[in-house]
Amino acid sequence: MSTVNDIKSMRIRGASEIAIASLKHLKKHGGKKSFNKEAKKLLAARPTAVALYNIMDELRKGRNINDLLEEIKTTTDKMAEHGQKLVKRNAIIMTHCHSSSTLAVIKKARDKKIRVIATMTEPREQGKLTARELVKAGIPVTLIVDSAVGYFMPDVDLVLVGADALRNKLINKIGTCPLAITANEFGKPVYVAASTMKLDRREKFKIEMRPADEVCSKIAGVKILNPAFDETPWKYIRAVITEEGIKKPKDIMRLLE
Ligand code: RUB
Repeated sequence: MSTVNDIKSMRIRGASEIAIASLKHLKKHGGKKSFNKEAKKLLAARPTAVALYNIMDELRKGRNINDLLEEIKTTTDKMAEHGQKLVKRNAIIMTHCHSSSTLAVIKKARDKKIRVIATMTEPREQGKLTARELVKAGIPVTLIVDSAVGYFMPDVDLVLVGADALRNKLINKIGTCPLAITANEFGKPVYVAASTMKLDRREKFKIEMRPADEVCSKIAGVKILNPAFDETPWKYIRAVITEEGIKKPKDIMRLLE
């Protein structure tokens, strides 16, 4: 299977993983014609996330693939270092989906005896990936269905999620918006771990609509819709953890101007 198909089918998923796999794929396509053709296919595979789009821009400006791969790594380390400062000892963190940026922060805070509540993240259940990765890192984790966030929210100290794009709203995995609203209702802070590569200045933007059969099999007469991401108003977000430090939503808006 090609990288493009792996991204489409979500064998490779999450904005950063998609960017890394795409850069490695493009390394094999040196010629300008072949490079442009592959770049177009990669960008179309999951159209909502902006990191790959911004990275393509860097490549066009003459940046080197290996440097960009290295930069994604160092950026993640810096986010982890800044983000762990927001996590208090014995904190219970609720997270959604599978975000490498979020997991880097959580792993960095491991010695503070933290615990994690991970949502299953229907319909593709990326929460299982998160839970497995945390177990491997020796961090206690509880997996819950998405609809249980209100039940567990009173126990939570903070909510931490990733981002596919930072626009006039936060774009992240479907379910982030109701999670953030619930957290606010319970007075719990919501943080986003996202590098400045997620700043989205694209004019054209769309939320990816995925196949209906990911939700359930056909039911006669029933329309099934499966948006992959949702848009959370910034008023529900306390701050964004970037490689440059912790930024308030208004700082993010300023960077987008
Ligand atoms: C993944 C998702 C992640 C962001 C950020 O959605 O919404 O929160 O992509 O990930 P999907 P990262 O599984 O549909 O790709 O922090 O790794 O860039």
